[in-house]
Amino acid sequence: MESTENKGLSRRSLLGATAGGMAAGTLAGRLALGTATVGLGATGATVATSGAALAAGVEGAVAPGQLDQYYGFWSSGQSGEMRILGVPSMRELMRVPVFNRCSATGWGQTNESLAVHERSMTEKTKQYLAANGKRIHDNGDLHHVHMSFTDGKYDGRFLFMNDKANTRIARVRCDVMKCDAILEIPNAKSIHGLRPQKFPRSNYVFCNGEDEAPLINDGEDMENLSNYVNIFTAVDADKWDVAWQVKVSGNLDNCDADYEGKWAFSTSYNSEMGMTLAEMTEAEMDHIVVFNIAEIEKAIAAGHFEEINGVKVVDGRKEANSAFTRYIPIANNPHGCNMAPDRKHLCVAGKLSPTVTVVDVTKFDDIFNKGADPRSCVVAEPELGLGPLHTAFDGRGNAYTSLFLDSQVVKWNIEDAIKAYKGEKVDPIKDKLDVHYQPGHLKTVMGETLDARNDWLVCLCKFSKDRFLNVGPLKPENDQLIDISGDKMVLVHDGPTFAEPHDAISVDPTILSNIKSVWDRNDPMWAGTRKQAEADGVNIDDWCDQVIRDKEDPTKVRVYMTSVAPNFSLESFTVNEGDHVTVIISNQDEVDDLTHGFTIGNHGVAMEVAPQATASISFVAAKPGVYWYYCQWFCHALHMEMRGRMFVTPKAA
Ligand code: RUQ
Ligand code: CUA
Ligand code: CA
Repeated sequence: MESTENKGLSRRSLLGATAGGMAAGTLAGRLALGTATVGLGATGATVATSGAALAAGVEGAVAPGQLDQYYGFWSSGQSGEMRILGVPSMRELMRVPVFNRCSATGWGQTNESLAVHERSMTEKTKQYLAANGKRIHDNGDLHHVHMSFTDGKYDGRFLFMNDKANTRIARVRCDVMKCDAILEIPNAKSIHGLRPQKFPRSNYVFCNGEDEAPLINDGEDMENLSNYVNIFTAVDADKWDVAWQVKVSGNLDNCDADYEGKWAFSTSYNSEMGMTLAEMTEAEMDHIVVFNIAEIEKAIAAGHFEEINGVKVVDGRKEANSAFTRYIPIANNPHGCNMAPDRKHLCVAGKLSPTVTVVDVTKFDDIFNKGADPRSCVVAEPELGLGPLHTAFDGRGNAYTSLFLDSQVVKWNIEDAIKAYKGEKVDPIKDKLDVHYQPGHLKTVMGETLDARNDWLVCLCKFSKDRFLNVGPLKPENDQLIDISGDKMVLVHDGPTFAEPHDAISVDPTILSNIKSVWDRNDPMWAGTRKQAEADGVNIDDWCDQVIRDKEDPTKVRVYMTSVAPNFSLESFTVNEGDHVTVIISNQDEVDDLTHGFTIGNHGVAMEVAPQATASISFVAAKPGVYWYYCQWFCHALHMEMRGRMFVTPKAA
């Protein structure tokens, strides 16, 4: 707490007033503030006037200079990036650009990042982009971030994430925390729910298509709804290619997978295949779709599929009566789809129904093979409150469900809910906590794995009105930290954030012992660039300062330089007006945290060059004159002096 003393406001006195909320037996330094903020969001108060409410915004469950207990990986919605936070401090540690263009790192502009983008783009998208004078889509809507699994536990290899906006998924390498692969999914429209397979290993990433569209979407017969389908996709996570797709009835929202590697499942809120809001909410029951992975793989191996746009597709629609899918009726417009770490129970949140439906996945065999009633797998359906959206789990058999309309988190016990469903007199609800207005996703530490912990719950908002100073019509989002170590949940921290995190996971650092501080020179990220250097006869591992004109295309110039703080090896270089210039920089510094950058004034050109990285960026030298380039990453006492000149010689008249 010492660190806050020199700030104008005495946080110490504010905290003293709320000591009654301290949770017993928790880590020293936790600022458990009880339910001081009860009702704030829900009642619409515009200013937090009580000391307790102000104090709830204080950061500091971890003292300055101390490390967090866990890594948190956050989605950022329409910002298109992944964020790394510390849990429980909720400090933002890093932003990892993925679908977005990043001004700091040059992601979306460097040749290496463009190669990641372009590797798996459909022809149709390439044509569309070319028609618009662009090479990539540089926006994304990233809802869900999940780590790869081995044997039901996180394995620290990759993080997978979706882009709802442009029907893509991406992979971030955990060793360097950079995106190394993006895949546009053909046939499907709008990838929303995404989950890696949990067992035996994340060979598949399951991806839900949310929007219905004609499968051959060429502008013919666009109003004929009988041509509309939805698509479930399994991506081969190692080959980074679509393994197979399934046509389904109804749209697909969220998904998950079991702990035996047998099933995947998706919620559908539009079983009606409606095109309007009224139509989409018409039916009393929608459904979850259960996918039988072995049966699908069998059909693919036997060649029993249609090939559509280069992808193997099987028909799992209701009317096809296939061995691939079963449809389990679930009340009105379900949303969240969360597999409990007890290996057995899938919790499907009702959204428009106040219930969560608990499904025993070990009963799916009977539904597929013995014709059992699809609802025979339902073992509980507790009524929890209004607007259940998502469910998280601890390692003690408890579930935590966000209630969107009630602006609450409800803690309930799965076994007690099953007993109550059988008619026993037990109340499954153990606690309710008022949270911000209004909660969406929520996650315990490693709660979607067999390592579920019992300490922290993070609850993200869908809206977050009136918890912070007004910053204009666009309001901050909010992430809340909740202590779940005791019987009662305790709200600990408010963390305002930029648009618009949807989902988050937390991971023990022992799982991420592979994170590097310095790049490997021969990392695949730089392989293409290094190959070009080799072809040009340039040794970029040494001091290099060469300007090479392409032999076949003399308008192409490659400028090679090295960086060693506080120098670029080239203090100037000269190109001709109209040249297609590529600047390639290898950073020779090997020291932790010695990142350089390269920015050319008035050219819209900037990139990160991390220790031992070889990064490159291309542009057309269209303006004759002198332009300074400089290192934009503070790297040395003489960082300001780390600059040089580009001379652009005018074309002969
Ligand atoms: S789902 S709206 Cu994560 Cu609640 Cu995207
Ligand atoms: Cu190199 Cu600043
Ligand atoms: Ca519906």
